Amino acid sequence: MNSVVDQVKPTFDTARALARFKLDKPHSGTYVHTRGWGPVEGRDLFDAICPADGEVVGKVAGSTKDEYEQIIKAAVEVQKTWRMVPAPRRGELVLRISQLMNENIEDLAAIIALDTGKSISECRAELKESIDMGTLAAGQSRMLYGYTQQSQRAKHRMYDQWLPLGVAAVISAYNFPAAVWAQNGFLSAIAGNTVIWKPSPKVPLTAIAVQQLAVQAEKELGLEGVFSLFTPSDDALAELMVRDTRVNLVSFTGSTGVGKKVASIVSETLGRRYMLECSGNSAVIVDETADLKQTARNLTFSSIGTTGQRCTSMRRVIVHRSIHDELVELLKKCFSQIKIGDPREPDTIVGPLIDAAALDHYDNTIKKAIEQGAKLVYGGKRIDRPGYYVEGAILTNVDPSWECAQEETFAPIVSVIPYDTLEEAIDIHNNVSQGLASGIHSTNIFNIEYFLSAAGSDCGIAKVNMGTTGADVGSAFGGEKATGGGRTAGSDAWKGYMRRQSVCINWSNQSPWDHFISL
Ligand code: UN1
Repeated sequence: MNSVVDQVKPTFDTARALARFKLDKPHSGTYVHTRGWGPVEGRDLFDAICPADGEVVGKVAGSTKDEYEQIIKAAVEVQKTWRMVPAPRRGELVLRISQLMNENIEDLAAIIALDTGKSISECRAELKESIDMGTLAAGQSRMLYGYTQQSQRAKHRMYDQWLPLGVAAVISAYNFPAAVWAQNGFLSAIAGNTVIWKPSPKVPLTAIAVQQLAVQAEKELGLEGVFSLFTPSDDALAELMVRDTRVNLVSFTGSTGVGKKVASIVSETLGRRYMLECSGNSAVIVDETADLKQTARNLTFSSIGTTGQRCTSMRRVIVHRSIHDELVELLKKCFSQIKIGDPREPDTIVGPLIDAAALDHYDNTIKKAIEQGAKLVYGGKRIDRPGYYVEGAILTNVDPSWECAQEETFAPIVSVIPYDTLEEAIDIHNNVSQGLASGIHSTNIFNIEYFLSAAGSDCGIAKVNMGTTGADVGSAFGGEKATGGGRTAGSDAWKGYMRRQSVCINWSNQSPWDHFISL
């Protein structure tokens, strides 16, 4: 068989990156420390397809049911020791993994680009976010604070303490194949949980590469078995993990449809937890006082950046009628300057969609919107070359109730909706099922504060004079409504990976029934 490396156009060093992580040959998608990487010989292999040209870039042996059993048994066993490792020591492990990600950033970025088709600068940014998550989690490991309370009883001490949950399963999406794991896995680990990673089979190479670095860090620190990798090629095996009562937390990033299923399965057993980061449908309100040039640049970054394939991607612009036409013209100008191409071409800013199904979804969404009466004022076509490329699309004349404004089309399509009063704008803004990221562009403090008030945005994330994408790891990340309510990353999101225990200690030598009971 020809090396899979031969099939990759060598503009950036794909050969080196694939060889660095032994992905130039078929590789197992399973890692459990008791056995190491799983076998490849004699196993069914599935293809890793590069969206930039639709070619096979790697081959992976998917995880089996038996392998899952080995992984979960090891995760339960290791957790018994891991939970007693001091949290700051647990922090050293995630810090070391993030250092290794930093040392390997160019090769890892290339792997992410081959897996996802994202531009190399977006891949580096994803890794930077992952590395930042490592430093955040390592610092947090010294700050798993619980409140102390004043007891109403004499000589009693009360406080909250935070304890590990057990085994955490992290199910990550294709669009951020490293960062979603880093956000959930690093916090899980410092919390004292062992972590089973179930990546999207659309992007298996990143998971294999990152897992290799995690294993290296574990070996260096003598802390083996905290992180394992489970890459089944079909959903039935993933469901086995979600159903497994030995898994104490399932953190899922993906569509609302699958998120609902995860939630209902996990809830069948009370006491298990789920954390959901599901669909978004971000909107930005642009009022008549906004700096329109800055607004147009921000909206462009947030809507066609990552080819519209972020849960935070901006899909709706709700703009004051008086500046509608001017903003649309500026947006068109911005969109036309974004170079869409293969991540292996050095000037690419935005890559392709993930696969052929995403292309169809893009086409159908635009077609339906036009049938309903929308005007396509920019782009909206496939780009004729191998791979899954599309132009950014701007639709005007959109009624907020139409599918293009209500559904999360994971593609670079922007619906522009005019408004007359801010109350109306906020109504339109909130009147969707999702609730992840939101924004307002304005220089009017009253409008901004109204947007941020209890009567304003109903989303988990609210931004002012910024795009909706690119959350800072320091704040909690997640959203309300159909987005699922989960929170990861900074602030006090670590609490979602732990259980709270209210402790009360009696040091008085007295008990409630001392008067009734003589001993
Ligand atoms: C996702 O798209 O599922 O803030 C998560 C952002 C990214 C989103 C990643 N951190 O845009």
